[in-house]
Amino acid sequence: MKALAGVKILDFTHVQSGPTCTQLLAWFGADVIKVERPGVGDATRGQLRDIPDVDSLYFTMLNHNKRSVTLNSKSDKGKEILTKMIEECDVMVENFAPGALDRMGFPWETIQEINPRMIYASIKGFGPGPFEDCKVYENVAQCAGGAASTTGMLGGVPIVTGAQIGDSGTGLHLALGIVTALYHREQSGRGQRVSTAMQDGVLNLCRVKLRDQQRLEHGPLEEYSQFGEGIPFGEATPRAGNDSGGGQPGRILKCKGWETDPDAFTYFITQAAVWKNICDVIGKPEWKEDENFSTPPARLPHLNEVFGAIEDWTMTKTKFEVMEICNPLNIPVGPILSMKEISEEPSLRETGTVVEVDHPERGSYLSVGCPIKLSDSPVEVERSPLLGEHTDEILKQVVGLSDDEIAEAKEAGAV
Ligand code: CAO
Repeated sequence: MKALAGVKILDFTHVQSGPTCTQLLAWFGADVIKVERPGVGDATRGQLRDIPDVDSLYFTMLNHNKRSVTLNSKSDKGKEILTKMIEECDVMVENFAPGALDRMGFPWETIQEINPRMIYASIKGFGPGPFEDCKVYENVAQCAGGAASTTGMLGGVPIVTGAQIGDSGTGLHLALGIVTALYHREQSGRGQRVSTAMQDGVLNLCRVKLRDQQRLEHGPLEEYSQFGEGIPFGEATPRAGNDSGGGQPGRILKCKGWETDPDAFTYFITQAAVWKNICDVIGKPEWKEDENFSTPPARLPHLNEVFGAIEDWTMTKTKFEVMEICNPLNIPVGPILSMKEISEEPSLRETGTVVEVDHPERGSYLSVGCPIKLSDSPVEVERSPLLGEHTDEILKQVVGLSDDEIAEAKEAGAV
């Protein structure tokens, strides 16, 4: 039995943030019923299409293991059906623009009245405050949550990261809120409202940058490259380039082939515990006892020299050779892997982190499987549903409509 077997989720999510959350819950065994507008569906079905008239990879990779029902929840019949679904489900998840569900006639108070056990979970761009009514997409959240101002090279423009910390990151936060509320319902018997704002989710992931903001009041941030370069700090946490975010200095360094291969780089961390091993490997044994290099505080003003010497060595090796040499010596390094390399990596296929999925219209495609592994609740990744693929079965099983009533609802354009 799957961990969340028996939990019914009314999935009103679209685009990326909400679907990430409900996909995870589906992988853990919940019955996720994705509600989509008749004839239209989730906008991502048609976005960034690589094959004409076929659900995009954007959609298929975010909606595995779900069932799709079409429903016009603004029509009278649609509202009737939705009310019945709220009665039957445990969790309702949505990430509409602010106020959309209220305009539909289903504010939280109404949902609670229909089903007091319902957990109502939503994602918005911002929490209560001056921006609460704003629509928000990934990069807006990265900018408003502090990620962009602290990402990029010193002196350069703010940079957004390829990791979807605003959308998928907030979806993860919401999933945790939902299972917590489900656990609480076991004791209280009542549902509750779970809200996450993308700005908050991003800021939570940028916690160390708010840490640095406060450290700045007590002096320069000595582990930042700019300290060693004698560049004064301003009032706010600066962009740190590829400097390591933790107390162990690290950088991205060139490896053999970097002139032609954009990903021939390694991350290299000068962990204090293995400093002597690093000195031996890079051919600087004298640094082990040199007072300018032997301790972490002594090294801080000389990090450019340190990483320059390490890079002279890494440039003689491929990124994988660096890993092979450093790993046995406990030196933390990591190759910069391209998406091509990741998609071809056998060990990721073996663990189900990268999966090949069959789709009736697009054939086989690669997806990222569930990154959370439960020993007693393994995940089988199933393809995303076609628009309205399960409308009839859901209207029968969940809503309890007869064939005639379903025909009537279709006639009225409600489903
Ligand atoms: N039946 C009838 N109407 C439906 C429906 C259905 N099944 N599903 C959606 N609708 C309606 C909504 O009720 C809404 O109508 P109103 O504007 O009249 O209230 C309308 O469709 C559009 O919904 P929306 O405003 O949420 O969609 P959008 O494309 O205009 O905005 C987005 C998209 C993502 C900017 C917005 O939903 C948002 O800010 N969401 C919250 C933050 C978020 O999750 N952002 C991340 C998105 S991933 O990058």
